[in-house]
Amino acid sequence: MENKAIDLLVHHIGVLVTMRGKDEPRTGRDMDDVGVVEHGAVAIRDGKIFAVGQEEEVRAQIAGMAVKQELDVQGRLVTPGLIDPHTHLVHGGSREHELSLKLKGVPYLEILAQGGGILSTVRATRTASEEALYEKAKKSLDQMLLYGATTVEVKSGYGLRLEDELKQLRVAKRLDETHPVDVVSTFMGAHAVPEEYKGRSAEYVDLVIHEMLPEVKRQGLAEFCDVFCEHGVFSVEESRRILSAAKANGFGLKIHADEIEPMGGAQLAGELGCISAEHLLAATDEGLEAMRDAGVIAVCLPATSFNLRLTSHARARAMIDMGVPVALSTDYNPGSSPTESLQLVMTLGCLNLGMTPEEVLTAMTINAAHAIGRADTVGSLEVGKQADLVIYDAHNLAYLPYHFGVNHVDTVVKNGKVVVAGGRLTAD
Ligand code: IZC
Ligand code: ZN
Repeated sequence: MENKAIDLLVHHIGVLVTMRGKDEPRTGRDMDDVGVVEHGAVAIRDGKIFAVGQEEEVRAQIAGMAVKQELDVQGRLVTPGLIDPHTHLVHGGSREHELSLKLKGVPYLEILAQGGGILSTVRATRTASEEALYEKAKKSLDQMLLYGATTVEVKSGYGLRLEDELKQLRVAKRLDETHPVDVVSTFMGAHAVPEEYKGRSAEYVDLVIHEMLPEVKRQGLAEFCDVFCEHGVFSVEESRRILSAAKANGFGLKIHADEIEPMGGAQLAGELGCISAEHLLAATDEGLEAMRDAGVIAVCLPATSFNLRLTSHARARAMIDMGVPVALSTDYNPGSSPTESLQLVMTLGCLNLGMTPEEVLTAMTINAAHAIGRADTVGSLEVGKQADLVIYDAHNLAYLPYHFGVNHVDTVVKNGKVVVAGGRLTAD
């Protein structure tokens, strides 16, 4: 009898957003179709979704099976666990001292050129112990979970020398093993040219290609490779070299592209077949077309453009209308986006990118899952997928971006287990 039981039945769901449907990343009008079921229920067994849909149907499907635990949602909203496909979670220190510079109008890239910005976080990360990095990142990952994220991508890129890049990636791996949130790792040795290579970026690119990439691969510490393709950081040509080498080493490819200047990063993403391209504020129509034609997902980061005090934002509306799949992310990092809250990103996605609440949710569930190669297991509530879901203190989807700056999450179920209840972590 034991193996015939349902472990958890989540029921009396007012609005159940399933995101069920297609296998490919959602584009165009499909981004608005979130598969809402009213009066829904989700039956969970062995950490996976056993049945999902209208409560009556679900109960019929599990008739005769024992139900070990029931969760009455009292008519509230349930969505798939949120997915944050772009973060710089593991780092030392913080950069609140840059706030006054920012208020004086000093641009982000200028702070970096003066040896601050990313490079100040590199100093703090190199001097931090692996344990200290773990504890700090764990605290932020707890916050992400409390705000509804159940799967998070994490980049290295504050070591900028082999040993410290490996240190960051080991922390990400340990978090994946010990924390309820699933962590997907990306190697980003090409995040900046370190101070000791100033003026010798070609040599640093060689180091990334010949020393770092093969060792990260050998140790199995990252699935993806990312490059900061930007003026004064890595050129399109350098980015092409690094990503081509990464591809040859078997990494999936990502690129920080056209954030500030239209350099052609989006075209490069299309040319190389990147899984995603990030930022894209300055991407041209040709760049976006190249991405669309190659199936590259646009990961837009509206908390970053907000925090950089930019007056223009990624053209998510145009991207959606032209058929580029859009995902959203916090870009959590100590410089341009010090926030763990995907709910804040929901609001900015609507108000600054002009996306509908439905498009926003698609962008941080199924499309985000595609952007990190996890759409077969997470991103929608469908039979056989991981039982990752969020119960909000809200009764409809639009309420989440509308009522902003606070946390609406009441309960999070991860792999079938209640890991957040009443807005608090259930275990340390
Ligand atoms: O630490 O500033 N944009 N990389 C590219 C970042 C922001 C992170 C940082
Ligand atoms: Zn980033």
